[in-house]
Amino acid sequence: MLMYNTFIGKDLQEAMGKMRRELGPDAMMLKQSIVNTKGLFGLFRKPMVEVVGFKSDRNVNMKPRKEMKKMEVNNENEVTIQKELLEIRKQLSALANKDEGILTKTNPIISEDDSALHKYFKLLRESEMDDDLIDSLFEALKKEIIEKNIEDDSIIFEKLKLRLMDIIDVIDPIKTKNKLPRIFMFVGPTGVGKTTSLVKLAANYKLKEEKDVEIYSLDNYRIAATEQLRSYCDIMQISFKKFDNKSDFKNTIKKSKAQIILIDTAGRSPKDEIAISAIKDYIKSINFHNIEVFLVVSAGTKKSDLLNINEKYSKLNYKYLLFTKLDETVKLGSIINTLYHLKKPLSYVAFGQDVPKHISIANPEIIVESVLKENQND
Ligand SMILES: Nc1nc2c(ncn2[C@@H]2O[C@H](COP(=O)(O)OP(=O)(O)OP(=O)(O)O)[C@@H](O)[C@H]2O)c(=O)[nH]1
Ligand SMILES: [Mg+2]
Repeated sequence: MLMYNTFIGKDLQEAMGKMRRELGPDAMMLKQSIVNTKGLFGLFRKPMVEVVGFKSDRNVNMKPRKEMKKMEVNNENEVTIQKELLEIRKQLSALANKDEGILTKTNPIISEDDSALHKYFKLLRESEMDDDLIDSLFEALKKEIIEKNIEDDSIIFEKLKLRLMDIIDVIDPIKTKNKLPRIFMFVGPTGVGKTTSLVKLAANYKLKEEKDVEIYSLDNYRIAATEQLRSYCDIMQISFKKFDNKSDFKNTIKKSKAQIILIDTAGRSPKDEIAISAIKDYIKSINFHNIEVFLVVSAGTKKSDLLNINEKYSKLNYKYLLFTKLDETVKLGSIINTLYHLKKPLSYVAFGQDVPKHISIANPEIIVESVLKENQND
């Protein structure tokens, strides 16, 4: 039979002493870590040393792992016992490290003893947010809570919500008053919803706000999609033009009397640097007006992919992020994470395929609440 337990002491010696007293002199230490002990928010006691110790009641000479590999085996029984012990070691190690990186990270900013904060800490750790962001958030929150002696859960929730909302810098670029015409370009990876988002915005500005809108396309790849875009424009009575060279593009913009020009581009893999440079050439050709670029990304994009997309599209000096397909993902924590890392403002969010209704200016409160709620329901 296997016996194991956790022992806490003010130092390693004390913890090991307790382990040996309970499990006997043959007990082995599986893992040691620094933990925060009980106390209000874990602040008023020193960190302690925790060891996980175990002992098998089989009468086996427990050698360190390396030696065990080399150890000569005399009979079948001993081989079986050694295998078993290795397996037990593995299992115990997995058990002891089960939540490592989530909750039992050595010296976590928030431990289980910080009961009021711990559930939110756990919640965010389980979301798509980075540890460093969560740690800095909770460090500040914990300080505030202690200083102001706050115990009410709803106040803690609101304070966390505000801190998360603070990360989300929202801007409504098309509404912003600026020199006319306002020219916006939509770039991003393939199939993220650039064309659909552009049409949704065009419809809103043309039909609801009665602005003079024009749509241009630099997409010479997806003929059917471009023709569909042209049809949308016909229905909305929006002027549409497709370009395959910079001089036409430049002359048309020069002569345009529109208030708002929305430019669609062909979706490009971030790896396709030549195509991204070609878009840059179009932007650079307009030196008499400012073209403001939206980077359009799907809310479900993996963090590593997002960083790569950002890096490649940064060449276009994009100004705003537009997230699509919020309806297809529950992990909106990744949006907050992205904004924190990229330090770019969020503009619109798209949350379905319907034109024009499934787009709106981003609402930080809704995004934050969805992060906190979605995980609460797990
Ligand atoms: N569920 C969902 N689907 C969306 C959303 N936005 C766009 N789509 C769908 O995503 C698909 C691709 O949309 P497009 O607008 O053609 O994407 P794109 O980025 O222009 O694609 P390329 O031009 O090929 O790069 C279409 O089926 C859209 O209906 C959204 O917010 N939610
Ligand atoms: Mg498109």
